[in-house]
Amino acid sequence: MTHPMPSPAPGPALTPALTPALTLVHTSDWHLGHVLATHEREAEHDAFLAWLLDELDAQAADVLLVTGDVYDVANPPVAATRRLYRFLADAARRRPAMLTVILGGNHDSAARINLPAPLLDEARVRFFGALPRKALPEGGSAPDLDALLVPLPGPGGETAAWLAAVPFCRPGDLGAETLATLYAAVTEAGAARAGGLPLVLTGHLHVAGGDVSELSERRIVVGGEEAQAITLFDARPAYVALGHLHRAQAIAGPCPIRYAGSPFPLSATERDYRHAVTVVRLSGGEAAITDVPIPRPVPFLAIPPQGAAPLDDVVRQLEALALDADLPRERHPFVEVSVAVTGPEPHLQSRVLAALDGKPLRLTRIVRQQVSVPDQPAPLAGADLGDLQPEAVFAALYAARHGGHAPPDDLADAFARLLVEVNTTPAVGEEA
Ligand SMILES: [Mn+2]
Repeated sequence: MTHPMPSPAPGPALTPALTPALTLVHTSDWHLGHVLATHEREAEHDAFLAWLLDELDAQAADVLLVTGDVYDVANPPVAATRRLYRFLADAARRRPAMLTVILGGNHDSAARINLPAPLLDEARVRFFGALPRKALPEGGSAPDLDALLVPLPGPGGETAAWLAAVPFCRPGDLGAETLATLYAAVTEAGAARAGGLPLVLTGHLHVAGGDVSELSERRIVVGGEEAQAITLFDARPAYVALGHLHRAQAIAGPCPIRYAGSPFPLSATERDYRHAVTVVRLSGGEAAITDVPIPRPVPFLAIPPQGAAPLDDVVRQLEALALDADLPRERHPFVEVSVAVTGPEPHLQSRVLAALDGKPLRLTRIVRQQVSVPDQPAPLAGADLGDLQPEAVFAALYAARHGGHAPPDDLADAFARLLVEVNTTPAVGEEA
């Protein structure tokens, strides 16, 4: 994808840019430590990170920007932490002048993200696990805007742009601010600091109009709103780098705004996405944006390819698959199986498992899709636990207890806030 950029002036006299071009590579939502059903994603993360190192060289990247959800969970396994640290060490060796900036997402623990910072040269790697706050002379505290502003080195090491590094903001990080007042203040401070140089702004949030993938993006609600309005951003940033949504996508707005997306599918919903990293060349206030597709090391199949099919069909399709038996297990394709059922199918699971037995495939899920029958079942009956959204369970329970009515807005909001708290509270024994 290319963002509209000025067409080159005709004739021989091309005006050289006033500032040297800076090349920034934007990637997001790595979810290191992710496990799909029971399957580790380590081989896929290794393949992605090795490819990314080569790509950083090929693009002559000056800056690498990772916009949150670096880890899949607040308390990631040692292997995931080691993978990040090895990547940072390899990147420092391969591109010693490159600056890497890592932001916290809603899946990350801020303390965990910031942990290695004291060991590293902050001219080379910066971590923003949470929104920094500062004490005010009159008491209380406020977001520390100065601490968020980072000079970005161009190819010669000179400052060629500025970054306003806003990570995922929990309600407690915002204090009296809202995301709207925070972004207004950050943009103002960033534009002032940048002077005439390009400003890059970041966020880990869900902007209205973005394409979501229901099964793997844990919902985030700030100030009672799940999706934030595009009015958070004005025309001043040369580029807004977002994380949280897993589909690589541009968002229509007053400046170039883009989700880099995750490096590979984290659920079956994402299997048809074109996963990519975004390469941004900043020059003279213009951003030339290209996305570079990431090779997918492990195919993600669905049987049937669309919708659901009766059990006999599903078994036939599984048996007919042509597969490479020589692949190591961590390269075996994933498969999600969707069976159309009209009633209880006691042998469904065992027949699917028997069809898969000995095949170089990794089953992620068996979806039972109830084919409509005249007497309608209760809304949640027959649903797979993994498919249920807490909000839907809450609404169904409320309806069952209150004559079929939906929960009132204030109660639904309170439930949404509670859900955010539960999902973002650090694990027991972990520093906040
Ligand atoms: Mn996220």
